[in-house]
Amino acid sequence: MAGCGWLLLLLCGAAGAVEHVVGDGDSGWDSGVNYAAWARKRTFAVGDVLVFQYVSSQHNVYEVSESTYRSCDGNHKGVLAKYTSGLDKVVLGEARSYWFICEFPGHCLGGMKLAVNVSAPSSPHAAPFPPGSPSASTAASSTRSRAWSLTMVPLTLALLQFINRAIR
Ligand SMILES: [Cu+2]
Repeated sequence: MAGCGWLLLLLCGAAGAVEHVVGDGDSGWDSGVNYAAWARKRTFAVGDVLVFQYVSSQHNVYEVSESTYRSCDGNHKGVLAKYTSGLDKVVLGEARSYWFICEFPGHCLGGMKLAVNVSAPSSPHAAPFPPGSPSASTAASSTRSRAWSLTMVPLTLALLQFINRAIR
């Protein structure tokens, strides 16, 4: 469900929450992955789910404050939640920023940290029609038929007059 294309966007929206597998299937939640680049490639809406997949003896997931995200100092004050199962699903329930780090020594400082901005869900009615939609071509063809009748009606009348005069 990660890559919703243009047409699938409506379906994805209708289906509700999107599950984002952090790091995608290739790397999951691991050292040596640029999670800032991963997060930049997608959008997160309220109700979406982050899925952290990792070896639980080697990593964990702490939801932290922004300052702890920056300092990587996993002190108690800055830790909002701890996940350690190896397959953790975190619901992004609010329109705000979320920060996650791996609390294993050195991992966060090595770049194992993730920040996501969650936006409010957009209205399903806000989706615009793509260019060249059926309504646009219908308008064009009705213009064409009006132009057609504007030339054909006088021609037909003239022809009828001609026939009328010829048979007298
Ligand atoms: Cu780690």
